[in-house]
Amino acid sequence: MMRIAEALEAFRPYRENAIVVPGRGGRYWVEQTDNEKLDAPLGDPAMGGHAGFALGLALARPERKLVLFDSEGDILMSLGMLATIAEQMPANFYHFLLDNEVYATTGGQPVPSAKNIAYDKLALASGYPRAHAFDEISDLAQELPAILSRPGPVFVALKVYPEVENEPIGRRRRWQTRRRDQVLADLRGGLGIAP
Ligand SMILES: Cc1ncc(C[n+]2csc(CCOP(=O)(O)OP(=O)(O)O)c2C)c(N)n1
Ligand SMILES: [Mg+2]
Repeated sequence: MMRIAEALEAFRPYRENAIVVPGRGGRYWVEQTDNEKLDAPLGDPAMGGHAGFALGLALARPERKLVLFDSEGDILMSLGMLATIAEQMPANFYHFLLDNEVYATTGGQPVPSAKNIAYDKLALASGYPRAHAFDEISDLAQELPAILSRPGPVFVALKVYPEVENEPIGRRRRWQTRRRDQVLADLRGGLGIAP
């Protein structure tokens, strides 16, 4: 197991000019990013939505990497996205999974079959050409440069500690520093697209 912040920190030096969709890891990434304009945090959207949004961005901007930090609740909610991504075969798509085996955002309820699902194998069985699974941060850190230097799509499943949020959602400190329309405006700016 690794901490989400550690996993993101291991990735950070290799980010270059990639677009990052930090998913439910956004509350950690927001503290780490050094290129906010190319980040697309969606806050807390409908579960299952991160992968479709990320795929759309990847297809729209094939010239640069798209790095998604997905979560297992989102993956299960929209399992068909694995097949859709595999069919599109975006070479710039780097699909990371922060698997904490629970619905951490809403209090830590158990995810079905959490200990048994091999998400890397699900990705391969859906048609991804490559997939990896890491439990230890040292293994991830060692393999990351090679993973990011090869074309995608690739799936990288990471086992992370459940950092459960128990405070009622309305009483939490918001980690989002920008509204969603601002995120999109910044992204257009970061990509050099006229508004
Ligand atoms: C369709 C839908 N149902 C319920 C919710 C409420 N909800 C927000 S986050 C979340 C749990 C997400 O779990 P996971 O994807 O594993 O991410 P984690 O919170 O563990 O980081 C739930 C149930 C939602 N956003 N969308
Ligand atoms: Mg989870």
